Amino acid sequence: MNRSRSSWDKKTSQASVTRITRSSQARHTNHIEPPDSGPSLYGKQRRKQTDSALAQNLSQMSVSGQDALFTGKGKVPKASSDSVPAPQPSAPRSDQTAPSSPAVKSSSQGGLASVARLVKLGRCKNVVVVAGAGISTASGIPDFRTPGTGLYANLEKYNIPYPEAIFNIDYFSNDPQPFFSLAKALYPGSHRPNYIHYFIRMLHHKGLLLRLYTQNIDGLEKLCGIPDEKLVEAHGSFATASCHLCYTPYPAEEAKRAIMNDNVPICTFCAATVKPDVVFFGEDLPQKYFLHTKDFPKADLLIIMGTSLQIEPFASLVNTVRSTVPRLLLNRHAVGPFEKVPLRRGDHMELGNLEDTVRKFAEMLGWNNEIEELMRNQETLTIPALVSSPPSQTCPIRATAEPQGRTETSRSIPGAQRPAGSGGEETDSETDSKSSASSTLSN
Ligand code: CNA
Repeated sequence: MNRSRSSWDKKTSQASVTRITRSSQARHTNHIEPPDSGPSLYGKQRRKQTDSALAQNLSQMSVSGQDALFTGKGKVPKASSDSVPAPQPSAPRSDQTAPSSPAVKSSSQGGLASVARLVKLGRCKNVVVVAGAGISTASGIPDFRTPGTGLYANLEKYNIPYPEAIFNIDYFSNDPQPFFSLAKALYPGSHRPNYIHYFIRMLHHKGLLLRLYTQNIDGLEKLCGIPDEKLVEAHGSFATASCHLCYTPYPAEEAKRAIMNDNVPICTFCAATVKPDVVFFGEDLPQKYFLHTKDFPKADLLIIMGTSLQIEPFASLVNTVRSTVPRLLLNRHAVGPFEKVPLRRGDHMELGNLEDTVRKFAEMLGWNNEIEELMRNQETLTIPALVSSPPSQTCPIRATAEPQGRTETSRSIPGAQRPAGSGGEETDSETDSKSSASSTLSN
């Protein structure tokens, strides 16, 4: 994976503009003015021309701003669980209700139907999807913030002082065990993509997907067959691993094997702890993330799915599409700019269970049968094995009970190479090839 933090040298020589760090400090996106509220980055004149056709269609759309009223949302700033340094489960935000709560109000079909109509009219050929943990809960992977089931509400077993510690690089440096315990549950191999992932793949299949930006680290997007060049894993993935201190690559399968067996993978170069290349708070996002500077201005539809939009800089991406571009939020709750009342012209949200909503959307588009078929075909592929190769003699590990900094194993050659295609997440693809998997930033 092309990581901007792949070495200290690179890191220090980077111009600040090319280095973006993941932050747990959520910006309250409901206070951020979208680019339409002032002189635009992209120029009013140009926007008028390119968007006139879309604007015409938008004028026929219903804006389902009532939803925010139903769910009691307004301009009240979110009490982000990210900012609560307390050991107890984070208090539900005003926009959070239990999954089965009757307070969850699904909007009228107006917004969804309007967007479906735009897609059917061929007005949306550059769809950008922004996704979060909510697209994978139907696969059995808990998200962060859902009260009751989210990871932040079930932290006792990780023995950490506050929820974000689990993704805090300094905390990891001191004690990797909490993250490794979580990693065991999240490692690709034990979960399957669900209907929502396949819906996104269908967008690609129809030639409409410009890019999927996901915060997820579960690898299910790849597993369902979305090709690398259409995917930005903004918070990294388990597909590669490296030393958390010197960034020396480490074979991902070996790291996985060690973690699964409650051992600690040790850097072959400096003997510090190795971790999967999941982006922690305080670490740089992958270079591929910078595709957003080209993609979002080009988008003609933005679909936001299953995210609380609490993590920056990812959360603010949704404010960077052109002002007349329709934005569709599919989530259990209003989040980010969708908490604002009234909604921005062209904004729509459909609140409720994501899988149900996406099925409804697919039916409106007439895609349901194709998606079901795609799922059947893809699911006949082999589920990647948790451990697929024999143990290596060259990769050092440390038993978890041992103190940090000591390893019983001898160091091997510095700069161990990661195996090609590590992670076992290879998938088939239809029209797509993986030739441009290393995705240049010039697309
Ligand atoms: P989050 O803050 O937990 O938000 C998830 C959002 O999805 C919430 O608004 C939920 O209400 C909503 N949601 C969850 N399930 C459903 C459902 N079935 N129907 C409708 N809405 C639903 O997670 P974010 O993605 O916003 O936060 C970003 C973090 C979470 C990233 O850094 C990830 O690395 C991290 N994470 C990833 C995974 C994964 O890879 N599957 C799992 C847990 C956490």
